[in-house]
Amino acid sequence: MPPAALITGITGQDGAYLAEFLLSRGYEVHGMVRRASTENFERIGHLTSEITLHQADLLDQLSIITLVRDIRPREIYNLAAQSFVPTSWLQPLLTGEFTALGVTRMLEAVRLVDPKIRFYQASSSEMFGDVREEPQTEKTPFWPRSPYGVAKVYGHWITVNYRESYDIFACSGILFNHESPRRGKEFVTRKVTDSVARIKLGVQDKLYLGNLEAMRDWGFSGDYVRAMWMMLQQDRPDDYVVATGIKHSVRDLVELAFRHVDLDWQDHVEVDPKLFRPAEVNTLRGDANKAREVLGWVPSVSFAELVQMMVDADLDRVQHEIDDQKRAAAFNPPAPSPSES
Ligand code: NAP
Ligand code: G4F
Repeated sequence: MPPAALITGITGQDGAYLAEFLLSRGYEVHGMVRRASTENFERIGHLTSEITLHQADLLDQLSIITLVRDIRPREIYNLAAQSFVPTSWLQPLLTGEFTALGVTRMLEAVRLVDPKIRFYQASSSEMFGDVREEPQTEKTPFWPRSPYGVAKVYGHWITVNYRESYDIFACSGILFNHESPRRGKEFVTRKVTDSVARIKLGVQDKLYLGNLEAMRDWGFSGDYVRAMWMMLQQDRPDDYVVATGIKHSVRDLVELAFRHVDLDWQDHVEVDPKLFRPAEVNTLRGDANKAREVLGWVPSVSFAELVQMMVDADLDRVQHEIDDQKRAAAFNPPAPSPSES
């Protein structure tokens, strides 16, 4: 029997890469999706014949217990969350329900149904916030700077607590920013690469951004989901930082992305003060030595390769959109005005 895995947040960026990775390892893959009036399977559409999707919601304890009881997975990857930092100031309570208490609901289901299930929690470098030291390790104290970061600190510690209280194989992966062509367009990397493609292809002129001086340790999502799986294959559960160890500013990102298509970013980028955050995480850089030594994990994609991969994917996609629009216009020419008929 192939091992079964349950992924919450399977419709998100990491969920799609993790589903592909687990399928390649022979897993029976189950995904938890919340009910929506229209399906939101853009990132996993190519996988729907190979995976099983189930409706449940992080807000609904009974639906989670029923789901875990029905599937009885060997491993659970809890990736679902309200994951966009600015939204956490607009919806702090909902963010707490999804991103903090949702973790306890998942852990309660594990405890009640089968405490032998192995559990991965998607913790975040946002927990380091106003960083106390550089680079950040598993031992660096947390100082979150957003309701999202605060909620992730709760999710992290409740995972540690269930490990210590109930001997559950629960791991927390403290992942630094990781991106891909599947990244949501509201996050800065994808906002930049999508705009670069649109500007290059002549369907957009300006790109409005917030703080260009913020620094992040950016890696590739495909590499980071591999680390999640590796954590659950160890003899004992533990917490790991996953990062590249190299940081860049948003300004570096913008320069590189525009340069890749032979454009000067200064002709197109404008700073909009409305996009600055009430409290900023100015800089993040992780030390993933523990993941390298214990798990044998190393990233395979550099920052420059990541930016190029994302710009190229967006150029391709935007060009297809333009071609589709032209074809649709040719098939449905505008109706003649009364004076022409
Ligand atoms: P994402 O693309 O925003 O995906 C979030 C997923 O959570 C989506 O599938 C979403 O479903 C689901 N979800 C949200 N609320 C839910 C609810 N109430 N019930 C069930 N599902 C719900 O995020 P990501 O980038 O893949 O990140 C995955 C996880 O890692 C998140 O927990 C994030 O906070 C954490 N993380 C991410 C990074 C990063 O740089 N990407 C770094 C550190 C930690 P819908 O499609 O229905 O919205
Ligand atoms: O891409 P971002 O929105 O990602 P952020 O806030 O670092 O959060 C992401 O990474 C976390 C891991 O550290 C995850 F836990 C979280 O779920 C999410 O995936 O912003 C990155 C930086 C920020 O400093 C922001 O102020 O870019 C700066 N920025 C500048 N202009 C902008 C913009 N960010 C966005 N989203 N949009 C802008 O126009």
